[in-house]
Amino acid sequence: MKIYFAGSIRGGEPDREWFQQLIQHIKQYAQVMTEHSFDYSYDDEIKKDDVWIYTTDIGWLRESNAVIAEVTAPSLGVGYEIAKAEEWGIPVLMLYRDSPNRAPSAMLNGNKNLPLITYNEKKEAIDAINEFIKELRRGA
Ligand code: 6K6
Repeated sequence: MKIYFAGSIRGGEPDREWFQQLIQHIKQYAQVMTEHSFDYSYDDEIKKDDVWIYTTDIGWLRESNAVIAEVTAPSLGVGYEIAKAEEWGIPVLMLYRDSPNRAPSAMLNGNKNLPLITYNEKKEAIDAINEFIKELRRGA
């Protein structure tokens, strides 16, 4: 199974350590197409060519069986990837960490075709991933 992990890079304050934990968890069950996209320093990030990033990522997304998106930090790129996945019929799980005085975008939370899980504890996000992968396997 191929999973496309999505999370903020140039968008709002990404929690890189948490993204790595999520990727390591998902890797137990599936190939994470974007593993190395989150394994970088800011210096590396600036050096990459944007056309290369876009073309490579869209190719990976197209061949993925599912998307797991951490949507706590707002990100135009993640929103775009979610919309593409929906257009292409690729299942999406969105994970949002409950944060004071903030709410997920209505364009994500209001779409009842795509599950958005709001979590407080990290374990709740991990459990949601496990359930999502179990469902994918049932449908495979
Ligand atoms: C990463 C590692 C080394 O260099 C980089 C360069 N940047 C990116 N590499 C791979 N994917 C990227 C990069 N920038 C954005 N993306 C994709 O868009 C990822 O799949 C993320 O899910 C999403 C983040 O979008 P922004 O708008 O927050 O940057």
